[in-house]
Amino acid sequence: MTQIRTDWTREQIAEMFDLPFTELLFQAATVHREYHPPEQVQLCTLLSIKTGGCPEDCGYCSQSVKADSGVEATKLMDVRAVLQTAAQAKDAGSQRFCMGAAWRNPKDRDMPAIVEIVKGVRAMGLETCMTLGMLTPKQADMLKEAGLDYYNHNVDTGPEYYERVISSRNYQDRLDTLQNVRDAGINVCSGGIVGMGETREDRVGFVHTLATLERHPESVPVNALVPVKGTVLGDMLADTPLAKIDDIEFVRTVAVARITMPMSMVRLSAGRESMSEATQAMCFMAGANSIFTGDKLLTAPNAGDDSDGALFAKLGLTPLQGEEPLRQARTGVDQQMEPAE
Ligand code: SAM
Ligand code: DTB
Ligand code: SF4
Repeated sequence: MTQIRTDWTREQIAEMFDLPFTELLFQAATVHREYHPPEQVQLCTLLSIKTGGCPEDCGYCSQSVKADSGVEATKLMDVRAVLQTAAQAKDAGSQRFCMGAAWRNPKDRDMPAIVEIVKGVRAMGLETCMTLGMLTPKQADMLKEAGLDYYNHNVDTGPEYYERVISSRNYQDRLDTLQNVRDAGINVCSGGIVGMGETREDRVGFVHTLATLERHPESVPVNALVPVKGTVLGDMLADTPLAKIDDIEFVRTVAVARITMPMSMVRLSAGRESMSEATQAMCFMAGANSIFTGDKLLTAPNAGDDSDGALFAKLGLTPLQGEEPLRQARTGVDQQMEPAE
């Protein structure tokens, strides 16, 4: 059994990225099989419960007030409307319901409605995940008490490239929120975006940050940048098409995430709608085992249920049943120890 390690060096991760592609894929697929049923992929549904008007300046995001993307700002959705959408997601076979809000951080006055939403979605038998921006330790505790299963907060990229993408909060702010989530006992979902014009070295730094956290995130979303017109990065990519991430390099990033964080769910997140079936298949081969279903992410289009159904049938994939290995391990054994066979 491959040991779970949190002492990876940047050099080791860089060497992994440099492997011949077929060797890298083979190693990732081997690690994947040790910890996960390779034919099963987790289905998650995403809902934007508060869209647009965000004061942060994330250069990729259509919901920043700094972007001229045409996304209209809304208020926090009504609790009942959220629960109705969650019920539809459950009927469609989703295991987890992820809710996002375009906030720098939740305000204390928002917390009662958020708590009610978590309780309601959980009562339906769905796993709950929220991404609401930065959290204080107290807010994290409130979410834990409400029964929140996961909190998503991405480091987004490596520490060096980060300041080229976002200036309104720094890398350490992100790590502090992740720590608050961890300390509250909520499962951590943290990943980032590939294809923002970063270098290979930045991608090494990105994986290195996550793989050397005291505990690996239970879930690691790897997004491919969805270039949105009117955002800094969307416009930059439109002007310099050569900056678009190469499919093989994207798959390499997925594979290195899988090898360094064997027990985590590696989530093939945004960007699937412009990915070929073959690239997505390679990502599953490289250890991705979770996707967002449905026609829409938060504001951007998603591959959609019809095309996903066809892809799953073609590849012989089935929706994941049961609990994730890292969560199972957490309930009994410490992550640093080898899991029971
Ligand atoms: N406001 C909260 C925050 O930033 O933590 C939650 C929502 S935010 C949209 C969640 C994540 O979605 C971001 O951290 C980023 O990694 C990803 N994301 C946003 N826009 C994207 C895009 N255009 N392409 C790919 N990923 C994107
Ligand atoms: C994550 O890493 N990817 C999801 C989820 N966490 C919240 C969001 C992707 C957003 C894609 C762009 C949009 O829909 O606006
Ligand atoms: Fe706001 Fe989140 Fe978008 Fe950044 S990624 S602008 S914090 S909604």
